[in-house]
Amino acid sequence: MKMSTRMALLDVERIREDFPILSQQVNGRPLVYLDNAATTQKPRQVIDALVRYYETSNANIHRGIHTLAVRATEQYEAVRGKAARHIGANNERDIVFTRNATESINLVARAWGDANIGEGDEIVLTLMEHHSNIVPWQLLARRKGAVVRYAGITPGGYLDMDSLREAVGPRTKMVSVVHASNVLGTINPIAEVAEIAHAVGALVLVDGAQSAPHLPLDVTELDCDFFAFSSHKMLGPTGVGVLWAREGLLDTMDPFLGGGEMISLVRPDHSTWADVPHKFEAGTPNIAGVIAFGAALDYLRDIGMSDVRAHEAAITAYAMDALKDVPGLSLHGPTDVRDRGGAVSFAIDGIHPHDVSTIVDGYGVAIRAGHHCAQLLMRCLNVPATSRASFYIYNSQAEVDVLVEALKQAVEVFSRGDARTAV
Ligand code: C6P
Repeated sequence: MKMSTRMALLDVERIREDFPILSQQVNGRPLVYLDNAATTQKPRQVIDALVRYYETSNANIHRGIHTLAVRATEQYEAVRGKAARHIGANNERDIVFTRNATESINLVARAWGDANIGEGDEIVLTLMEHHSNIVPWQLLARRKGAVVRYAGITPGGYLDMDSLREAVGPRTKMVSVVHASNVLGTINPIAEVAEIAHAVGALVLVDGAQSAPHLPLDVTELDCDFFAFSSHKMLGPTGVGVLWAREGLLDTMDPFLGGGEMISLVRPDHSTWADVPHKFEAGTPNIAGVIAFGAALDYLRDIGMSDVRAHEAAITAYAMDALKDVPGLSLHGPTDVRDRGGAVSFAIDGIHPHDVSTIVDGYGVAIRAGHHCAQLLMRCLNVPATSRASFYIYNSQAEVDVLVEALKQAVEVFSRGDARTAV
């Protein structure tokens, strides 16, 4: 076993006791769950919050005045402040609950974009974006006759800031950038991006799907205008996302979806809207999911996001070092762990990432293989797909060792040419 220069800070054994799913065997081996960038596992506190809600408080919110309805409404609304605090925002009024980060970005592309983007205007993205931060802007550009431009990536896997400066111009209205890449791990310098965008009067949306779970955050320091993230990547349930907007911005925007709860008055020929943020939460939301997301936010707050970050940096550094022992393996993305999160993508000479993933699954190791919804980035890397291990608070160095041993087995199997008899 390799020694890391810095030991992980968190008491992983203690944390793992909170995650029932992690104690199971997969394919006859202890589960090693390293697909956290896709979705994280849920602690008992979150699962209990879901069950408790349905057992004690289930009612529709903002409608009834009976006891359960008031209780459910209070529990749901209390999470807005927790979500705001998680990203360093001052005002829970600027927090909108959506279904996921994807819907948060679509909300902005529709509700802000339709009113503020015109023919010939420009939207600047980067080549390391997830499809969630590409397609909504392409759809907007098609509706409006606008142009989507892309900033490139350096050979080392960083955002090419010169190329960003070139892409941003007088017609730029929106710069929408991923905070932490789900493939390369790269953490982008958002405040610097914002300075470039704001200098031409453009707004900045940050796709925080891979940063909100892993980094201490302060949207004021980032100086962004919108910040989008998902509950399920940070210990919470699926079906809950968050959009934060700079103070006052939501008031200037029309609704995204129409229906119950987002109105003030409905007349035969027109309607008026509820105040923000409810103007953007049409219909019955994922009440149980939002309340359980509150338990996830409490869990992360109790650990402390600085310790979450330090733990992941230690595991990532350890993994990047240990993976060098696998013959023919090359890493994608920044090598300096200070510039990256815990998503580690790699290639192994002569073995397709899908085969890598299948073989390590036989050892109980869950990693992801594919284009990771980042096809533009795959083209930059000149690969059809990558293998990706991604870490979270319950992962240990011993689990990295299991991954490395499983990968060595995969290489051996393929070098013998008997892949079908693997494991
Ligand atoms: N990436 C991955 O395995 P949703 O699906 O809306 O919760 O998250 C979308 C999304 C947006 N931006 C980034 C940077 C992301 O990584 C993701 C989700 C998963 O990498 C599923 S493709």
